[in-house]
Amino acid sequence: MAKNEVIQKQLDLLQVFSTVTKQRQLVEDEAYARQRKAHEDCEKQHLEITKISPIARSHLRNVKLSDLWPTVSYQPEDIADANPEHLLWWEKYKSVHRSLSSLDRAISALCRWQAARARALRLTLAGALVVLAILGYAGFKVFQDYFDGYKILLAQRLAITAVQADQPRPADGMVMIWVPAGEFQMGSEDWDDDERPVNTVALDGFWIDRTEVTNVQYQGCVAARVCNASFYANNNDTNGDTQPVVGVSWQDAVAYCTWVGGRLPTEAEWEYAARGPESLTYPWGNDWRIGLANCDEDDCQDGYETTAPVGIFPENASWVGALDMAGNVWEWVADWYGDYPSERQENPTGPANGIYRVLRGGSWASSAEMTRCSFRDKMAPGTWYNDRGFRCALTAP
Ligand SMILES: [Ca+2]
Ligand SMILES: [Ca+2]
Repeated sequence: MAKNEVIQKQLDLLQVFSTVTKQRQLVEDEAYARQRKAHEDCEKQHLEITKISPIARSHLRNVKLSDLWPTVSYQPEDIADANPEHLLWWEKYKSVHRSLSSLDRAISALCRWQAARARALRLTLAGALVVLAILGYAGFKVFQDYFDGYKILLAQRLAITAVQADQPRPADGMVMIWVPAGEFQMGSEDWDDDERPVNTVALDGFWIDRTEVTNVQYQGCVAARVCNASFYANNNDTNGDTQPVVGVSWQDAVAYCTWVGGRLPTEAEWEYAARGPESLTYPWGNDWRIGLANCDEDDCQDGYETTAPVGIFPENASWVGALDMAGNVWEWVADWYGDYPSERQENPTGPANGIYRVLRGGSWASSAEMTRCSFRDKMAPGTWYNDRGFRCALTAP
């Protein structure tokens, strides 16, 4: 071979080798870049690469590009047949490139799968917590209903039923007042939505407590182990003997009234005992009069910051003589809270079921407007507050 030809061939091969080397570097750089990206993707999904499957991890550990690449070394004596070898290497680089791309895709898929599994696990845990909460609440309600039912059964068994119509009640000394049978217009068209529609209600005669049940009276039921103690039994603001009991649930009120041989008044009975056949706005008339009822001091200026002794305002007596139907403490009544019907009713007992029980009459914390005879409040029956009490009723014997 002529010297010039040899030199030319060397130059050609060097050109090829240079191209192959550049390509190799590009492939290598791209492969490393993809590997880095796969790691970053995993980290973005809050996953450590060590949490990826052992197979993928071993791949990553074993992938060392310098091991896979044959070392390119140029020997002058190999010039004659270097060209095909370099081409073979080039094919091998491409193959390695493809296999690394496959590995990258596999790692990305694993990352996505791992993230999806973590999301599914979180959702499952959240769902399980919700189910547990629902089951726990349902269990609590069943227990509560059972316990309340037991208390009322106990109250019935221990009830002191020898109630004389015009004598203080034997169990607690309460004076009861006769409310004669009659009709009145229940509700109001002029105030809150839930007082509408006004509906005509006819009632049989019944007895109702002259005052709210006091602390000392309620204590008798607690001592008889029928009633739960008031939540505020140790609160000196409201636990005076002649102050009305507060901090009692609807179930406590039912247990007490059962124990004394009576029951809670229905919502209609309560309103009728308060406003009478003339359907007065307040127990004493249609106009607000300051100083006749214990309500919020800013509005009412009656001199009592919390509960007043029951019956301390004789002028607030209703048409039958019931006291504190306006103010002092809200009073639980028997009915579930619900909409009024529009048609005439006789001895209504309210909706068959509901969420809240009705409270009536306003309290020491209410505005004057809330002490109106037709104003309605409501609370879940198992709850209590320091301005919620009750009085009892009795079906005519
Ligand atoms: Ca007051
Ligand atoms: Ca009251």
